[in-house]
Amino acid sequence: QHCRLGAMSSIGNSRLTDVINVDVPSITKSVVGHVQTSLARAPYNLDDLGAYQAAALSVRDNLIVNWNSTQLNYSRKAPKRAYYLSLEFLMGRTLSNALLNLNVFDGYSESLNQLGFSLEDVIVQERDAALGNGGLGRLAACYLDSSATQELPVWGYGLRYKYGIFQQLIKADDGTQLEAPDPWLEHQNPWELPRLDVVYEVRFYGSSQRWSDGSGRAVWSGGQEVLAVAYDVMIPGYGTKNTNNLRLWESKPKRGFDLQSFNAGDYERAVETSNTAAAITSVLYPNDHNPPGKELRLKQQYFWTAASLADMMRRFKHMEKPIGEFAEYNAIQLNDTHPTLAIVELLRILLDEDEVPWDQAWTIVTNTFFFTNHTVLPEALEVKVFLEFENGNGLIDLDASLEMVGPPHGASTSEAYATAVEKKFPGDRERLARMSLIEEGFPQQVRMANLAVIGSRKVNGVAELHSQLVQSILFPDFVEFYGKSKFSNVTNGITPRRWLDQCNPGLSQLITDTLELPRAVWLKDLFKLEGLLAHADDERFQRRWAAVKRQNKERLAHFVEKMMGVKVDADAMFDVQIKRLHEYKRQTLNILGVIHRYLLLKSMTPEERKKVNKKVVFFGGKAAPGYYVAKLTIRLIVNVSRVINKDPDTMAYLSLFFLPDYSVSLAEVLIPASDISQHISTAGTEASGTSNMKFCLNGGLLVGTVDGANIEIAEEVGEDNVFFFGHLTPDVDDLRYQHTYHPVPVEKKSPALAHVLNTVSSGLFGDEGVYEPLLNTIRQGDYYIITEDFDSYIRALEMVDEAYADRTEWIKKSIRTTAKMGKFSSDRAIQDYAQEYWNVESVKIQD
Ligand code: BZD
Repeated sequence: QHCRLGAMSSIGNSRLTDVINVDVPSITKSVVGHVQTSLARAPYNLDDLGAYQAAALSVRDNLIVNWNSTQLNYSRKAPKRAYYLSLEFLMGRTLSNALLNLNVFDGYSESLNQLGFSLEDVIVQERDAALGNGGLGRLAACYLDSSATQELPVWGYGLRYKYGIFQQLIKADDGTQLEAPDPWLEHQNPWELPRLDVVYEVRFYGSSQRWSDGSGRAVWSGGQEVLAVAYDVMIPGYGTKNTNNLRLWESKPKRGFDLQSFNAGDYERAVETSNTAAAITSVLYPNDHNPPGKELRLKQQYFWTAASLADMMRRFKHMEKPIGEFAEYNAIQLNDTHPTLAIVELLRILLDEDEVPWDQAWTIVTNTFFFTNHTVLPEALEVKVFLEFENGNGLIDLDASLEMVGPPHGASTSEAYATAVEKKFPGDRERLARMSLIEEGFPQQVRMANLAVIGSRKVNGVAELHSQLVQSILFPDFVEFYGKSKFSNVTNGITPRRWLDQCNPGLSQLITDTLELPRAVWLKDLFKLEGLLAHADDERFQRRWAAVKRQNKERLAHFVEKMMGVKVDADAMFDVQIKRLHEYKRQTLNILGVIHRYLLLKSMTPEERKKVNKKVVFFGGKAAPGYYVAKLTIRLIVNVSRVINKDPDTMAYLSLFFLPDYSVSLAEVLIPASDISQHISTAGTEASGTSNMKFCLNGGLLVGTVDGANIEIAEEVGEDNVFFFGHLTPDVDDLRYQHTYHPVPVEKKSPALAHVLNTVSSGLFGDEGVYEPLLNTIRQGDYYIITEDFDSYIRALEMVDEAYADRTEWIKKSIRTTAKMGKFSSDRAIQDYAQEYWNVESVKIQD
């Protein structure tokens, strides 16, 4: 500790790297120093949690040094920067990732060993930072890792929720999902730096007065002001000093305590404003695809975008460049429509605070923003109510930027835009209504997606098929209006650091040995994995490959045994489906398939059973708390598992687990252990999927529909290495039409499925009658076309069994799959954004 402080004080004339703890003695010194001073504990009386905290603080010292020099370099060189605005960052654990990226994993492991700890046990003490719902939030985390690794000046902006995604519990008696809060900050968070000096005031409500000079400018005053306080999370790049920043905002009251009320004995009132302000960043919306339309969510969105823009603006003003050059130095990526208010907020700042004329302000805005869409499901398109709140002025001063302020002649942004549309498509009232920013009705609502499109320079989907659907289903009018060039595709990616090297060290080592390349090389250039193809037929390599998979399966088996007290057979095939519970993702299809397999096994003689491929099926995922059908699906899975796992006839051949409280950390154990994973959304509904990429990178094969990024994965690895089934996207609408106008009973379309549904109805899995609402979604309407896809799904699973029987061939498929995953590195994806969208270049950090 002493020695580090010494180095700090002479920072001006020494290399910044001097303070980094890399060798074992200095690591130990630093860890012990933190035990004694930061934790005020005695080293001989320390538990794993204490060891984690001390190790984390020591690693954090390293990060801070790199973070400081990175930020200093960015400020000095003043490059164009990009900002990733996301309401969700699903980071998971940081310690192991930081150790890996700083290349000090072995040093810390050795040091902790000497201190009597195992790094593995210490790492699992950390709680996941789960500030996200699912794919969209985890994508944001992967992109931060890749931006730092590619040395790109990219910052993330988000919210510092006090409670992350809820903890999922499964009720012991009936298997339903329960939700408990996730107090992830309980033990403090060593990975964040509170920036008590970076604070902005954010206004809500109040009123706006327009100037009478015809400029359209307005002054917004009154209402309620809340403070946004910055917390910085350091994002180390892999094998580089570049350490980027994720800035998360916490809301705080401007005046925390009303002493007058307190003195008058009104204690509740004394803390009232304080509580209202704090509520803004208290919870992550446990929402996936169902727009909550709640005032608090809107407040969160405005609070976050206003603070983030004020911060960017302050940084830009430091550069002393003309305001007209804002878009030459700043690019802002909108992660879905959630940050769309940033568009009107930037417009408001430019008009009202910087006195930029309307036309120029709009040009700046539309050169700054880029918009990524993550779903074509109509119910997920956000619409926001602005006009129903206090004193007629709306929750935020949208009047000033969207509705009332405009060019000198007084038209508004939406009017100016409407005029332009009208000019292009004269007399086309219907089209005008569709393209309008405002959805008519009581109350009127703003269509965030339309606003995001008109305010952005480019709009993208997240896989080829999805980007086409974005154009043909969501925004065809806009494609005609603006031309095709505004719309394009950036296929998602995943970081190979976390999703291979960190979660699957055995495979990473084998790859390094086989490619005869330092892992730092192939981890930064994932196309290098193609070198594995040359070894696919090498028997020794195949055996080592299979041994790694086996080890990972044993690790998972051990984990499940510890968590659930049940033995799992690592000899069986492991089949995994992990993702948010949603009808379109069709966990229902999977569980009905499991029941089908169970019934088949039951109908066999013991001799026949012995020939069957042994299988263990794993599910994991959370359902939105208000999503009844999704929760019922969980209940069915849990109750089916309770029956089949203890059936003596079949338990050796088929077992089933619903692993509660799915998280990034759980995914890190599940993914490396999977032989086959399921990505079985109704065609045309899954925008991309990213876990499909993670499984394949780890040598798992996939069974899936022709949807999202499954298609591009198959293009890379070859269709003979994936198990496709089901109807294609263009068929889906026709099938739905037929359900509506020419309904045919399930018995006719798929007797096998009808048998399964009847078995559930019969009460075999308990809870007679409870599942009828879920079964009825299939028997009537069947919006997600489970009936039409069921038989082909079962056939695909049979093909999986057959392929698995030839183990050597299976291993070759597995090797070939991993080898062809180069395209799906988030490094590639982030380069696409940096080059094609943001025009941002890398900045090398010098000491
Ligand atoms: O985004 C997901 C898509 O469903 C996946 O197909 C895709 O791979 C990933 C990343 O692009 N979408 C989400 O995760 N969406 C949400 O979590 C969400 C959250 C709040 C409100 C609406 C949607």
